[in-house]
Amino acid sequence: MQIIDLRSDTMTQPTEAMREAMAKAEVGDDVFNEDPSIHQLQDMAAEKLGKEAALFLPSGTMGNLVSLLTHCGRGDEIILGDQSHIFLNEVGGLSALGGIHPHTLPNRDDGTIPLESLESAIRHSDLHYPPTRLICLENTHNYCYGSPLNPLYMDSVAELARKYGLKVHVDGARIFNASIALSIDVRELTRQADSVMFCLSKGLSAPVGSVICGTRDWVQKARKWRKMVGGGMRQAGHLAAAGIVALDTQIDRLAEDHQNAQTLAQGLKQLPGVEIDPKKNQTNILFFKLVHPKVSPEEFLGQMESQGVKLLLMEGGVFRAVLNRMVTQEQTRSALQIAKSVLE
Ligand code: TLP
Repeated sequence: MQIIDLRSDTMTQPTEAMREAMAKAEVGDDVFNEDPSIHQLQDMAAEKLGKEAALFLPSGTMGNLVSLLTHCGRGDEIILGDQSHIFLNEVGGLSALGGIHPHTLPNRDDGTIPLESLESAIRHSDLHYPPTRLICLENTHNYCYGSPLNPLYMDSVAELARKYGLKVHVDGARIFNASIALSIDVRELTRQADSVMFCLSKGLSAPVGSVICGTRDWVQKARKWRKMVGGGMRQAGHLAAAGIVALDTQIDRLAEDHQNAQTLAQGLKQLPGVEIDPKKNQTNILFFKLVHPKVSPEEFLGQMESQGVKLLLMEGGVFRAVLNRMVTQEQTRSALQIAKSVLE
């Protein structure tokens, strides 16, 4: 039976070119800052995102954590969306390890937080208040329908931050999905941010790794935090080599995942019991709710899986499907046919 795994774009396997590059990579000890492949990846990443410098880390979670630790001290406050991955899915590392106080604000469905809410959440100086240091944005916004945040919004948030002496960090785990969806250079999304994290291990298909980018000074400080949390790796150039291939070959093809996601969304909309608004779906992540008279969400999940289609069931009968390189257009259509046979 063919498996169509729609649980996440983290399911992507390395390409043949990645496997080859990994095997042949020139490597050194990266704690000594002597790994040429890591240097090459970091230089490429910094150049692509329009930043001075970059740092390779094992995961997106560590990339965000190290970024936050570099920007903030204990007792500082950060403003972030209540649907953000940093708040919901990173084990509260910012508080547990950094003593950083999260101030959440409601995300709109498109992943933005209204500028007025951001402005009124910034603390003025008062004995009772933690000082606000940082605003975090997520682009694309995973739990907000994978929405891409546009450059105008990104710039306005940065402008607001600067007015109050704050910094901006972007969790850009899928920032290239955003640039492809908006048909713009990724630098238009990162130009005003103080730091950006992006993942190589999601739609870009590398097996491991994330990169954080910022000024040379900031990255130098981040290096120390990365070491402290155990992210100093040795001959990790073998991993970086896959990342280089990812940046070289996997960005433009993300458009196919977006197209397949739209096909899936449009098809699901026709099925009984499925609630979905395909207009909300602009990238590779889609959410739909199942309210079916005869098939419960759990039954749907089980029946789909027994026919090879894997989905993620979130709370309240809401499913997530994430299109990725391992799922072709034809397989997207098969997944739809299987869903149809279960629900009709
Ligand atoms: N997201 C994963 C799960 O953790 C939910 C997924 O399958 O979508 N930022 C964003 C926006 C993310 O979506 C993720 C991973 C991360 C950070 C963390 O990256 P990793 O998994 O490399 O630690």
